[in-house]
Amino acid sequence: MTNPITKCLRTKKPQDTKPIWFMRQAGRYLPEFRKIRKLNPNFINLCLNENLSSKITIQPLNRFELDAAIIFSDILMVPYGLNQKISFEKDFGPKLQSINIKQISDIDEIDFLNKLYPIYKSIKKVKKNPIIKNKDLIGFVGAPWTLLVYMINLCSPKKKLIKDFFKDQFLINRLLKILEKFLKIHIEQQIKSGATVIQIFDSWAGLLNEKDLPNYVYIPTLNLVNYVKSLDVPVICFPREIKNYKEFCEIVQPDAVNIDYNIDPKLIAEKITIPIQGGLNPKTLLSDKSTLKKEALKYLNIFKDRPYIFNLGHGVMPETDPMMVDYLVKFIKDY
Ligand code: 1CP
Repeated sequence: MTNPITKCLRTKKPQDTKPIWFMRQAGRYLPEFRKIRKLNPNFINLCLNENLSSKITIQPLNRFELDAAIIFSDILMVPYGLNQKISFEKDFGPKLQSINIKQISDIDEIDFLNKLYPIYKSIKKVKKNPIIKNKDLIGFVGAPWTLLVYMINLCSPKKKLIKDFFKDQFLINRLLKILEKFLKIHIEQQIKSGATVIQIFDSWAGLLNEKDLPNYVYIPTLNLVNYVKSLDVPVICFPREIKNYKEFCEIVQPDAVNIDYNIDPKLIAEKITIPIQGGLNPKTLLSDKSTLKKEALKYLNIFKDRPYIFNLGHGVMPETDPMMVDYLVKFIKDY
């Protein structure tokens, strides 16, 4: 077991050098990505171009000594695979067309895989690159709740959901069931193609009231976590901005939990015993080296004697200078 992240997740023991990777490390802030992006205005088509998406996946590894690659794709490829029309617009983000539940209910596994197979081809291509040797390749899905949010809200909810979000309970329950089925298929195919870890992004978990968490977050995520475990692959959950990470971990029991930057890491270290990932505010990468070092040290010290994977409390921001990422990776590796 030579991959540092797998080792951390499987042994659940502290390592001398903390493994490191970044959410959104591929894309956005790298000039070599921007060059490709400019020539490929359709984001979905870019994700479905296995030559380019495998190349983008590798880009951060060519620059930095990271312990994992994350496949260049998007959580919204699953609604796309379910035939919901979707586009990504500049300065707006994702735009989805209203769903037709009858049409979605009719989709079978073959239609779905037919639409998404370039993602699996891309994973296989990355696995053939010698640079990934002794490193993990992280496959991922959006959690059912977060996908439900986009599929019904039809755009980013930012701070609020549309007023009638919960009105059609039949639609919500039906969609959650369909999502569970197809997310399992998507996870299975990523693993079969070579993903060694699965991360479940629940970016909008923090929008829910405490009383709704069991129905929309805990139970649907637990079903996926148990499924990943049944395939003998470690699974990391990121229920972003929930207040009670301890309760989440006790119920869902992922191999690790990624924390956001609003939660006090000291409290997490006191309350949670499973491996922790992340936490550093991505904005610190926009500051100066001494602030960055000070903030990174805070996390390293708090989780010194714990199984900890260094990462951020959300994705790398588009305006990040790659030099700062380089500085941070070297600092963590030399610590
Ligand atoms: O315009 C562009 O150049 C596209 C920007 C972009 C990129 C690079 C989007 C649009 N998605 C991605 C890639 C992506 N998305 C990855 C690739 C691998 C990596 O991490 O490097 C991953 C893991 C995601 C996951 C993702 N997509 C999440 C979960 C994590 C998070 O950031 O909270 C979410 C919510 C999305 C939806 C999404 N994709 C893209 C946008 C603009 C959005 C909407 C974000 C929002 O609602 O605010």
